[in-house]
Amino acid sequence: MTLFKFAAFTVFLACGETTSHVAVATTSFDAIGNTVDTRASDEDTDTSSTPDLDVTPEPDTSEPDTSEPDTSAPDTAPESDAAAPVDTATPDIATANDIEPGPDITSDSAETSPDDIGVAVDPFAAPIVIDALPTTVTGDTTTSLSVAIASYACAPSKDESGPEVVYSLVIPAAGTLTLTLDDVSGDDVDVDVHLLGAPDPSVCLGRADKTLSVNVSAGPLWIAVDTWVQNGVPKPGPYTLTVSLADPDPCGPSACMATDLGTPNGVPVEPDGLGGCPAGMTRVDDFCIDRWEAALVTTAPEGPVTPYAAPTVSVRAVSAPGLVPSGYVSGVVASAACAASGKRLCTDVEWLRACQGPTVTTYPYGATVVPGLCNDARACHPAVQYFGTNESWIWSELDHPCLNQLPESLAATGAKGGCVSAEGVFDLVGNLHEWTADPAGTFRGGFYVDTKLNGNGCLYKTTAHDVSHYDYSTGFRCCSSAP
Ligand SMILES: [Ca+2]
Ligand SMILES: [Ca+2]
Ligand SMILES: [Ca+2]
Repeated sequence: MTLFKFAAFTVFLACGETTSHVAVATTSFDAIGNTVDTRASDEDTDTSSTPDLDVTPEPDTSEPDTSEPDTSAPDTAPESDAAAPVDTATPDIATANDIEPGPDITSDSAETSPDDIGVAVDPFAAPIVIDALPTTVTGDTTTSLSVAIASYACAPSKDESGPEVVYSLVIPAAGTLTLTLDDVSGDDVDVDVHLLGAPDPSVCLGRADKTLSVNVSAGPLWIAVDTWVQNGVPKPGPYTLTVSLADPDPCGPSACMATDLGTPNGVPVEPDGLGGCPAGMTRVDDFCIDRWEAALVTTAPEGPVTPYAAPTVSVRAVSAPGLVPSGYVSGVVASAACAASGKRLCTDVEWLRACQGPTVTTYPYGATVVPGLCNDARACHPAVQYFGTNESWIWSELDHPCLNQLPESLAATGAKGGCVSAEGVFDLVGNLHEWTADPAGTFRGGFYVDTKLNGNGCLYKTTAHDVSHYDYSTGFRCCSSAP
């Protein structure tokens, strides 16, 4: 997966070209506009039918520095041998050993040869802390003690077995992180920059010869400046590293990984109901409806659950503002989650009535569309953006946890304050599709990429999937009869 992510980073994303894929992402349409299921069969198929991520060719175009020909790097050279020839570095290591804190090599080095020193050093034990952005730091891998990392998962064919320098930083808020590396000594020096999501070269979020720009979320990251080894000859030396963080590019590559699940909602408390309805609900005619798209909590015992993956344990629905609503929900799970909260899925009649309001408008806020008032038209399709391609296999990967974590993708419940009905129901149009009680499988209202193709606004209706289907775009809300 990590290997694959590297491929995603390197493919230029022409967001303007993704419009045609919107339809493919959710449904296809026959000549009269009825939806035709193209996804269910894909998702029923074992994903082994899709290209093995591990064999995704690594685009060499990502490596603009022609001084690093792939074919010239002999993979057969043992890592330790490749590191050892740094004759000029060896004396430095021995002396630097006395002044460098952290690495637990003092005792080891007393009994081992200098060639073993690098192996004994944990490069992540005492990283250089970057505590402000933007920043420019200088360094020199010639004098680095650490020769522990030979390759990185995002570029395993690159021989990085020379000495490395590791930095740590904490990203304060999501944004586009740009790392620019300058090998100040020219051709005799070639160090490369690697961005890591954990103190582990197998958790590699991106790698570049010179410049790397990646969307990142808040949290800790590590940067490894490592010495490239050409034909068994390491090319260590001085460098300048510039690190900056800008507002996220909503269409840019993402550093999110499949393991990034999180439980951002905790166990929320629902606000008091309106019109005599239970908490989190409001009165519409003779029924109550959740004011917000459903978030989930586990039951027995009650606890937080990720909103970025299909639930694997018993869950119930919660309706409150400011939560990450749950996509990845099938009609079956949605129905059970409502029942576990003493509610039920809304009938199609109820859902339409709530969306169109007492005056029967096309949008919850009125008769005429106001683009952006709801979360209704993301410029870039998240799957095309995240996977970095529009090849057909991505449409069977629509359960990927990162799809709803891209910048400006899924919004928190009620965050679009204008996307509200006269009766106080939020996000009926856009954000997530919403399952209704139709046993044949219907979800309504469109989602954050599209609120037009299957009908405008409240009239948007998708019938291409049975109730067992789920993907990142499928959510729900609950109804109940009025007390
Ligand atoms: Ca290294
Ligand atoms: Ca380089
Ligand atoms: Ca919705």
